Amino acid sequence: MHIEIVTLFPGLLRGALDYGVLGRALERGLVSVGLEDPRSHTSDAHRTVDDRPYGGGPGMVLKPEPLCAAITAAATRVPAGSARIALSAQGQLLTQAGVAELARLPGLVLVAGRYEGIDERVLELMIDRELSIGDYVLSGGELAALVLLDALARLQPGALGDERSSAEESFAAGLLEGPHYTRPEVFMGRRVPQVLSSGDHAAIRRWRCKQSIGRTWLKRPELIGRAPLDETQRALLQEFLLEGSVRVTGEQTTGSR
Ligand code: 4FV
Repeated sequence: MHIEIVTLFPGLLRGALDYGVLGRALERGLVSVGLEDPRSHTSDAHRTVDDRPYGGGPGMVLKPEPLCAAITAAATRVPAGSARIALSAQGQLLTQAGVAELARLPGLVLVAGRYEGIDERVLELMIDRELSIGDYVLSGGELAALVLLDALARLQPGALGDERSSAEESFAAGLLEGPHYTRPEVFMGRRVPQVLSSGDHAAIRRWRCKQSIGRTWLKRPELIGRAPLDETQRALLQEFLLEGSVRVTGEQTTGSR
């Protein structure tokens, strides 16, 4: 999968491409990344890419000409069928399901906004979809592009090997992950749940599923609304709640380990 990122700060992104799963995916050619700087598409001496907003107001707006030229240049390097996406706080909230859908495309052009934002005509003329990584305002879309890039790299076949995270499976199922533990078996007087060192894989799977459902109910109940629980999952949730103590005051404790 080839991904082009249109950004005023290519240096900010280059550094992040050398590390972790994303760095390995790039090394293995599972994903490739190109960077395109709108400043290279300016014709004035000051290489102007932004200007004051019409109608007044704070900050600057990215000018349409350099940005459109940069998007056009980037788009020549992705296959037909690729999507052009602007990262912005107004975009559709990015979810694991959304990442999985994008990972099936042949390529992407990601446009990272800066300052107050992008001239609306660029969005109208050049962008297929706006995506947001959360309801907060960043200084630029580059970090959002990196979040999307990382999540996409993890879904490329061969990117994770045996490190495949259960987080993907959990979020794909619409639930949060259960707790993780590693050595030592006792830490600060807290023991790892016995079931996890029992060697009983069926019991371990059941316990992890129960914890996943219980935690989702406690921390992100709206996720359960989206994908209703089946009878087995409902029984596990009941068991989880009976094991733990959930105080009505809203301060909740998680189920017993
Ligand atoms: C953002 C977000 C975000 C808004 C103005 C860039 C900034 C500046 N991008 N998810 N939240 N972008 O805040 O993706 O142009």
